Amino acid sequence: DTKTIQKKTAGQKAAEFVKNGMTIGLGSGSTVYWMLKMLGEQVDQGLNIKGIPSSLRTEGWAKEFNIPLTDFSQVQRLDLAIDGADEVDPDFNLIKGGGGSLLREKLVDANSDRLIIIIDESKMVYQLGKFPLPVEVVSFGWEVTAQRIGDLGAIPELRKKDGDIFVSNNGNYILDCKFKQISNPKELHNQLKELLGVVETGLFIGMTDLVIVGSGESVKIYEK
Ligand code: DER
Repeated sequence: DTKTIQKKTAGQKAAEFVKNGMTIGLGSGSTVYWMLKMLGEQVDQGLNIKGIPSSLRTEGWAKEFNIPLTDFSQVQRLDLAIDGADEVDPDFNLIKGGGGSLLREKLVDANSDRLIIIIDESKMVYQLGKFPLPVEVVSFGWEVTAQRIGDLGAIPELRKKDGDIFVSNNGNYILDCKFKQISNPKELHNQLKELLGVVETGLFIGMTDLVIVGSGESVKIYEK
């Protein structure tokens, strides 16, 4: 369908930015899947790269595609990270975390010299916040942390998966927080980070250098 074609086109285009010898931050999500698939083909043709995966799901795909992996014990600075997003605003601020990998994604993305975001065009928004903001919280006392987030004007909902509480790759819970509107994403991120029990938010502020949008069979590329 259209969305899948747009994800595939954006993912494949992003692979063109990966150069020989680079260490790459491998994002998470279904758009990243297409980038990984393309990278795997290029590795098969001799491209020499290493990747740090931002989720166990991405790690599995990277292994399936024979992309060599490394980790932060070996490399503390990445040349390039390529990741997806749930929303992108005109300032390139993001909401991420739809897939529950936001903490490792932010660690990978923040420790890269360059961050490229790949999306289908439905993710482009004028203002962040239609998508509930994922917030990773410590499981212990999550109910109290949820009340503190509620005091900021949100309706936090504990994420479930197949009827059970969703547990992140880091052993934490995710609260999907519906705000009426997010007029100042940076301020909201800082307010959330100050709350006891909050580990990380899905607001990625001022981190993105390039956005590749799948649009029909082609792509639109936006640079900051
Ligand atoms: O969970 C995440 O942050 C993913 O990157 C998500 O935002 C994008 O997922 P998609 O490419 O499957 O839409």
